[in-house]
Amino acid sequence: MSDATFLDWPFLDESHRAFARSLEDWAGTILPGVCPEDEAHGPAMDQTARRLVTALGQAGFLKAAIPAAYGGRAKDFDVRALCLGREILARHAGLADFAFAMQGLGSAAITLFGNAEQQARYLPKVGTGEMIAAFAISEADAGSDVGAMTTKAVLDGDHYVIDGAKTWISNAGLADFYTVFARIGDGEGAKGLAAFVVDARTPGLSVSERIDVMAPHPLGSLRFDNMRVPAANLLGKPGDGFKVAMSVLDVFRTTVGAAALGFARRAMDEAVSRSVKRKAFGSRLADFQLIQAKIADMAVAVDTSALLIYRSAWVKDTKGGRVTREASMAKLWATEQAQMVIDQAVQIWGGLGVISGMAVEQLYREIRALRIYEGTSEIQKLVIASKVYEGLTL
Ligand code: COS
Repeated sequence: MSDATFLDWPFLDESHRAFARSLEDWAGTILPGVCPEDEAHGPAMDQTARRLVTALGQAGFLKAAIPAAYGGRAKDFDVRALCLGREILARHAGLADFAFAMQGLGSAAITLFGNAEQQARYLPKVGTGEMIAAFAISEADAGSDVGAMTTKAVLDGDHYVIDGAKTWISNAGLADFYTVFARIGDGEGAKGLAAFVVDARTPGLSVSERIDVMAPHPLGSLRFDNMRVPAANLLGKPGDGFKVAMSVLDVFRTTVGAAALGFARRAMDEAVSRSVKRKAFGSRLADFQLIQAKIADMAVAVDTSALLIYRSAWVKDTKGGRVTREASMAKLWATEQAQMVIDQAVQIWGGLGVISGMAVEQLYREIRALRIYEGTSEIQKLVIASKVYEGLTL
């Protein structure tokens, strides 16, 4: 059983402890039936992801992803609940974390920038799991450099006509709607972007490919061919797109750190349990100081990650405003440290650790993308450094 003493930290309140206890209970009892090991990848994966969204919605956990006005837990986001959700689910099953996280990420721009009509149309069903959400920002030549995107939206009467392509889109083909970012007007780089909510059945929208990755998730590319989207689907003002994207990432980067923390905790549990069972040279692995040193490094990595994550979530929840620096620190540290923790867990498992399907082998594949998506580790360092220099006269 993972260390849960962090639940007593002052960053969390009683409602978070209750949320964590009830999700932990659900993950231990209901989740294995909703997401059986052999159906979390391969041909059954999409159906499993759908089932997960429905089950998480019915159990009430997706309320963490929507605002209080539509049944959620806080005015816009309860970031601490989102982090607890991702951490706990990631520890049990990567696909469950994915299903939970995407409901928040895919609908966040509506929560933060949508008008009452847009919010009422989508958010209640995101919270019950009746609608699946997706976030479509990345392009083949615009990942870290968001401002380089070339998908275009041109106003034509009371519609925008959108042409272009997106890639690395989680829930491509599964989603009921996408938050789509496109270039409008004459603005250069980050200045000329806009965000739209686009129904998945909009003519001109197609899923052009599925992308197979080392830790499989529903992922693909989208094409927009002469896709007509009502101007009423604009989220925020024309030209606000970059701000919309960064505001969403300001919330969700911390939660990526939380997912990494969940993977790291699981790896550590696996490593500790192996170290007390496996004998070598007449002793348990746990009796060797070189193993103890690894376990100590893992424990410090896990706790420091948790401190940065719940610090960032607490600041966002209690002070509001931008937490760009805190979120980038939490994501950078937790994802990089989780990679180290999982690598050491594989080392402790030895030959068994690299056998396909072993828990630590799956975690080894699962963690890698988190150091890339929602801002690479290199981007997080740029962001953190820019915050350190901010306001200084140089
Ligand atoms: N909330 C609101 N507004 C924000 C913001 C936030 N969190 N972060 C930036 N902005 C605004 C800034 O205030 C600025 O507005 P003004 O021009 O009106 O002052 C504007 O956005 C540009 O900000 P900044 O100058 O900091 O942006 P940069 O172009 O320097 O940003 C990086 C560059 C690399 C930091 C940014 O493009 C980035 O984060 N890239 C990674 C993108 C990513 O995560 N991709 C993965 C997609 S999700 S899988």
